[in-house]
Amino acid sequence: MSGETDTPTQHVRTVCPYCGVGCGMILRVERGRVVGVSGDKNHPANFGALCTKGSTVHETLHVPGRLAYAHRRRAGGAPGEFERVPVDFALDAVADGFKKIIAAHGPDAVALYVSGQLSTEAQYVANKLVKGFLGTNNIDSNSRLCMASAAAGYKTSLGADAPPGHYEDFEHADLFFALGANMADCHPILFQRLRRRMKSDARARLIVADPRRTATAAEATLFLPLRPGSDLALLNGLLHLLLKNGAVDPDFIARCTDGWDALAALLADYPPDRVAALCDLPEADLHRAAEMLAAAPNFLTLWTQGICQSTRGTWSTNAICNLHLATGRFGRPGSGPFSLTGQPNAMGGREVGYLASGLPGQRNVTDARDRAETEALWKLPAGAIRPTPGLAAVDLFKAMEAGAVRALWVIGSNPLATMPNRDRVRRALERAEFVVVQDAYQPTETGRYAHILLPGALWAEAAGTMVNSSRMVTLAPRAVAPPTDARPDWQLVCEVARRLGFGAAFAFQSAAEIFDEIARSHNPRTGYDLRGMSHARLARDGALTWPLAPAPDAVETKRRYVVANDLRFPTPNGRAQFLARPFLPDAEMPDDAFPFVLTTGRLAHQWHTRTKTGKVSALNKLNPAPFLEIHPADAAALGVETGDLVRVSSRRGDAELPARVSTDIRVGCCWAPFHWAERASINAVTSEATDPISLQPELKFCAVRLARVSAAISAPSQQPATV
Ligand SMILES: Nc1nc2c(c(=O)[nH]1)N[C@H]1C(S)=C(S)[C@@H](COP(=O)(O)OP(=O)(O)OC[C@H]3O[C@@H](n4cnc5c(=O)[nH]c(N)nc54)[C@H](O)[C@@H]3O)O[C@H]1N2
Ligand SMILES: Nc1nc2c(c(=O)[nH]1)N[C@H]1C(S)=C(S)[C@@H](COP(=O)(O)OP(=O)(O)OC[C@H]3O[C@@H](n4cnc5c(=O)[nH]c(N)nc54)[C@H](O)[C@@H]3O)O[C@H]1N2
Ligand code: SF4
Ligand SMILES: [Mo]
Repeated sequence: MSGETDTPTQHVRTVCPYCGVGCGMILRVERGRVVGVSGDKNHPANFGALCTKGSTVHETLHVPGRLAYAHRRRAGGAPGEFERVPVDFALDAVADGFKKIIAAHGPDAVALYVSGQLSTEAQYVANKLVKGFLGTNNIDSNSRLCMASAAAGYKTSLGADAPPGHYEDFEHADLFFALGANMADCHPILFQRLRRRMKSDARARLIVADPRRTATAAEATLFLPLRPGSDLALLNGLLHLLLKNGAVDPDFIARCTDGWDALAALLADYPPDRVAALCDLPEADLHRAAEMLAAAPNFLTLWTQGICQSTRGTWSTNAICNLHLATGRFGRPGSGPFSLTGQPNAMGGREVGYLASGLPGQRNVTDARDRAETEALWKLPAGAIRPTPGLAAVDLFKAMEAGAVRALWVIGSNPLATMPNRDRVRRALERAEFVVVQDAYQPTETGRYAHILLPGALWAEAAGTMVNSSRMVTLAPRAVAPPTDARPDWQLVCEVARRLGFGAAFAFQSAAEIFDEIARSHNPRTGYDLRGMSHARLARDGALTWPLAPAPDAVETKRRYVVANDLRFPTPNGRAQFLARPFLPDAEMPDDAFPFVLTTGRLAHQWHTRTKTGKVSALNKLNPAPFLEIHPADAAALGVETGDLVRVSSRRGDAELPARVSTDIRVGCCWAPFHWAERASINAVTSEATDPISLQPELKFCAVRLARVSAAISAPSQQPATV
């Protein structure tokens, strides 16, 4: 199905490169160009449906603004002054730049920052180069801003990362509990699946906990507009009520878990009156939520950034696991904790170990056996892999600002626009001696600070796999050629590795060969297993869910940890762990100087820094402009009306956005999307306080003050309809 031919129309089966739902799609290719897309009716994630972003994604391929050539910063030039160079020249320069800095300052003076939007094969070779061959563990990814707390929470509660269930659970759940997840806008096709379940069974319920009345909240049976950052109090409070009402499962607790007594003791501190005060919710709603949970034979808890982007993200994930383990709603159809991955291949990246502490096959640099197994896989001498984690994103940019990290290679991310505390990231990029940015588009905020720009091919231009929230692996074959000099990300990494003298370990002739090596990182301790898959089999059979043992006993396992009729967790004693996690306030609470809470998020029809969706006119019509949502009571006190330009300031910086006055947001809070740059860049304001376990920054909470700057300049967009 791949490659170009003379036939007028080809249909290429692939996966959507936007969100972690991982919808299957069919590209219509004519004369070497993708001219249309449609949903893949046979794909187990979406059965043919696509949202607005997916159905217009072909419009992001053959457009002006693609990075089609390598560039270098002009000699003596300022940031943003580039000249075109041959790719091979640029690759030499990257190898040279890294070699010189490592020789002079040691391997910890260099770092890679990669992305959940790359193929698993590209993520794998980048990680292999850094941790196996450069001699540092300084590789981190934008997943640190995204799902690091869910990953850390799963590992501590259940023993291994990744959701235990499968999208099919959506057809069996009696209740969906969505915390800090605006699925209607951010996981629209999965939300359709949820909606279908609600329609097919009148008893099915949806509870939504979010400080903002989102499109998802609008469809809830019960909406809990909680105070931002109070999720741990809510989760402990609900389990307190379930315990009091005899709705826990003592048999499951005794059979499958450890640590119940300590948790039960903690729960005593969370009676409904206290929790109602902490969350600022009516006490009656807490009772109602607990009754709904108790009455549901099976429920799924769904969460994303409202939980993860918090200094308590890991603890809240533990508390979600506690809720499922205590009620025995685990390991059976329609029940379980189910974090929703944001990016299309953040799951793949987590599995191949692209966070600063990871190794392939859900392994960790801090574990001697994991290191030894990876050294064997990479044919390295014993002891070659360093035992301490590299720098996580926030610390990485701090180290660059301080001059300790001197060279950075960014692949598939735009950190100057998406990291918290933008001004520090800018200072870090300015201070760095050597910055390489490998992107598919130009200009980007981060690309401006590059010394070398490497042109990456997009997903339809290079073979590779992506793994969605349900552990489904889908092949994206090469459907069309990349623009002029652009090359697959995995190839650019291997080319640099070869130039650094590591050719033998990076002699891959195709992405399929890299996949075969990834499959050899099978991990019997966590259950990670791709051995039953290959590019050839994925091309033949479509998406497959791991764990998948090698043929002939290859049967997809949809529910992990279920052994015979029991559960066995990948912890030392095979039991899941109850972890008692008290509620604590966020890192930067409002005060007299900065009296409002700022929280941030996404719009349905834009994707992150808009390098793709910003080029699609239909999407820009739906979500044309940034805005700051504030409650009418706060707006009145500030003298602000819808459309007025408002300055939002924190201890770190400020941004100016048109106001949207709305009762959808709580009093005392404001909300802004982070899709826009320049003066509207909300990440000039956000906080880089991090969760102490996951090291994920608290992009959902900081203290700000608001001031009216001027009257309306242009009317901001209205909230658009979703799919
Ligand atoms: N259209 C679109 N879809 C996307 C993306 C995109 O850019 N555009 N990006 C993808 C990616 S990478 C990701 S990670 C996901 C993100 O998916 P989501 O996490 O669903 O999206 P967000 O809008 O970031 O945040 C979700 C909600 O968290 C709420 N929230 C804020 N603070 C709190 C709190 O303290 N507690 C609770 N309970 N809720 C809180 C916000 O009000 C917001 O409604 O979306 C993916 N899908
Ligand atoms: N305030 C605030 N900030 C946030 C968040 C929030 O909720 N609030 N959410 C955070 C989260 S969850 C995430 S995931 C991050 C996302 O943050 P980023 O990943 O930095 O955002 P993107 O705009 O997706 O950047 C991806 C870059 O890679 C390029 N690209 C796309 N595809 C390819 C490819 O195949 N190859 C190469 N080489 N390049 C490619 C794009 O052109 C773009 O420049 O933002 C985080 N920042
Ligand atoms: S829901 Fe996500 S994966 Fe599916 S079409 Fe939309 S953006 Fe693509
Ligand atoms: Mo994300």
